[in-house]
Amino acid sequence: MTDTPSPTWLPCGRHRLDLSYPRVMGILNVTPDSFSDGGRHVAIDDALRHAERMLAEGAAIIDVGGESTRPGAQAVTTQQELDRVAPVVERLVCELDALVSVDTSNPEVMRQAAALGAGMINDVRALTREGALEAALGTGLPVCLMHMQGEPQDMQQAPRYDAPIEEAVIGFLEARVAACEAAGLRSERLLLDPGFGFGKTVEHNLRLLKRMDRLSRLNLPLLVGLSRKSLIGKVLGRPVEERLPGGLALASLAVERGARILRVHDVGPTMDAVNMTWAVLREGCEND
Ligand code: 7PJ
Repeated sequence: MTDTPSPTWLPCGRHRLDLSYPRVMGILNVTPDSFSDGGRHVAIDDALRHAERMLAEGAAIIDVGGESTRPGAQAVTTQQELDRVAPVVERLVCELDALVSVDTSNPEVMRQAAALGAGMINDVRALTREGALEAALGTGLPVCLMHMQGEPQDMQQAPRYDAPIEEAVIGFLEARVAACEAAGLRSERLLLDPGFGFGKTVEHNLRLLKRMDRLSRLNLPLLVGLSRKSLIGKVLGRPVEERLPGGLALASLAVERGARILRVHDVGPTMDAVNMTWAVLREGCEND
């Protein structure tokens, strides 16, 4: 075995992303009611500075979101979402030459973000909205398909599944991959995300992470979002600003179970946790 695995490039517009080792995606919320940095990055200059810092800390991707999908959050209009997202995407691309992913389910936001130079689409609704599949297809960009049960407004009201959670998630993602392929969106352009916290109890989330290696059966790169999520708060009894150590433990476990992109708020500490975990995993490979 060689020391470094050969690169596996994912084309992302003007960029390409090497997914032969785990990468970190920095979260840039541009919603007034975001989960944990509630409105602090709404001002565009602030958002740019925050992104610059995440890139300096090692983020490979900046994920820009203008729709809050926190449990119970209100819907946004297309215009509101565009007003929040478009100027930030444009400046991230022009001024920082960043690989930008856009966290949206809205076909018009997908189209406009792609036109402004975004390199990836991250859809928590897995292209199920009317026109989203066609819009994503038209951009030529890779797409992350995430599992969610219900809608943010009601998804945490007693979520339940008839099958074991990991089987339900695999079944849903398999069906979405098939729908994408049927529409002409090739699977080489897809990434998958089990959707931690989206219509899942703490027990569902814990079991899903424990069994996440089963998702490797789908043969597509895995992206996970666990950063600061309420499962950490519930297990450890921590408010949102004290969830980093718990989040790093989850990031390490996710890498061990095959995650190739970690979507996080705290880029620097996550880079260390991921790189440390990966060093151990690589060592294991070489001696096998
Ligand atoms: C996720 C996301 C996630 C992907 C959010 C939060 C809630 N996109 N967007 N996966 N979560 N792909 O950051 O806590 O888990 S918004």
